[in-house]
Amino acid sequence: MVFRSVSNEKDLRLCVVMVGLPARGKSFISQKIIRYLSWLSIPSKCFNIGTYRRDLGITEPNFQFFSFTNEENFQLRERAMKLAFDDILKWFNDENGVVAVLDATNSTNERRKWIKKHCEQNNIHPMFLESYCNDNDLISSNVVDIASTSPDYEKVTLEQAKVDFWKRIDEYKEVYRSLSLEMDQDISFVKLINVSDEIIINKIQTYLESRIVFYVMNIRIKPKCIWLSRHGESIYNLEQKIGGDSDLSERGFQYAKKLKGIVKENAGNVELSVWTSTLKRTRQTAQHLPYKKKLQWKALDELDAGVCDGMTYEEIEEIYPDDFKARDDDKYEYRYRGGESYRDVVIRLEPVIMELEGQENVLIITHQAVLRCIYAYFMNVPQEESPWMSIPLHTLIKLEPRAYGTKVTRIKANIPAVSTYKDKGTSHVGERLETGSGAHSLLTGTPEIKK
Ligand SMILES: *[C@@H]1O[C@H](CO)[C@@H](O)[C@H](O)[C@H]1NC(C)=O
Ligand SMILES: CC(=O)N[C@H]1CO[C@H](CO)[C@@H](O)[C@@H]1O
Repeated sequence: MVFRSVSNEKDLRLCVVMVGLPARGKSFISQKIIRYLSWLSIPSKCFNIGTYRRDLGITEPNFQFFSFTNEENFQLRERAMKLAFDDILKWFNDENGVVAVLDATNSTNERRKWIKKHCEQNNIHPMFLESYCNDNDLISSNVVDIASTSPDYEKVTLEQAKVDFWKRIDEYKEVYRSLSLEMDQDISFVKLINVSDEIIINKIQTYLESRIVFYVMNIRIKPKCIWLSRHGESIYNLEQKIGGDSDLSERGFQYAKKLKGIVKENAGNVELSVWTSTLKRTRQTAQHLPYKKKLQWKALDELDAGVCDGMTYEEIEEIYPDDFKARDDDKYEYRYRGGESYRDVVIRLEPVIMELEGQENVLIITHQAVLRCIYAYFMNVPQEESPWMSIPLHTLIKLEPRAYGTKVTRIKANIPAVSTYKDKGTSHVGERLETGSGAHSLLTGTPEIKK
């Protein structure tokens, strides 16, 4: 891998150009990249060519539309491409975008040359990302997915849609040429073969590009579950103090005992890896779990409250009233004196997320703020909302990442615990009332399956 640091990286504008036949998971990969970059506060946006084609009135095309010998239709698709490209330029210029993902097939040499030229003329660096796949099981399952969800096939049966979509793939095969080190040595590209069986990388130059490359290298598509839990109720929780390294309370230890059965009941006989922070309360919560692979991550330690560590919210409000208010005003950015902000936590969690992407079944036992950040990544929760999410004690959360969203299940252990939730504008601790207007119900903003 060639690696060169670029001094003006902050001015970098990157266009990730997807390449590959239909049903190779390009949209899935595009969406994941956007979610990951947004979580890291890097302005990014996906531009899907199919949407532009539909805007031009081609809403239910059959495979013949995609024939490369039909000049008229080819021109229409060219126009869709140009419309998308215009929007990308506009977004970079008007909204200070940093990473655009062009979700298209871009199968031929000429097309790639066109994109490269136009990107460079506009001071945008193109990075091609090909998903090459000859694993038929994988392709078939993608075809079923697309045939049953694509707006192109709203008016036909699933069977007709599948047949047509296979033919559309054949049309593209006629002209498709895969990226290669021999023919494409002058462009930046990543080629994923069967998602992660083999990866070819060429001319990746900037830190931003290399981060995206490293991320896509970790993507796996085998179905998996991620389990999340806060530690059991702690002595500090009972005393309404934040931070510290206290032991579990009586009820916290009960949760630790019960957790083994709850996990078993819901996860079956899968062998889980258990990740905890380095703090006592998470390790004590994990102590009865029967799994061999246990890992302590410093990166999973609770948000560091700096000078406020060990205080109650009432004490903070009294001793540091300005800080107390500043934190309520912008909880994501506010950094405790000598401590951390939510943004700091997200940054230290990046390696945990990378590792999680590559793993199969993991149970993470950690702390309120850290769990909110991990949850926000999987559920695409905006920064203004994530620090205010309710994540109660003694509840196991099951996440099932799917192609088009993540499914969430919350399993209550039925062991009472104090609430550690603090609402905006008060130092009082306790859940908001779930009755009353919708604004009070914390979970309504977070649909169980987020598209
Ligand atoms: C991709 O998967 C197919 C089917 O399992 C296999 O035949 C092929 O060798 C794989 N390609 C690579 C580069 O591993
Ligand atoms: C030549 C070629 O394959 N170009 C395609 C690049 O991607 C866009 C979006 O799918 C198509 O419209 C072009 O035909």
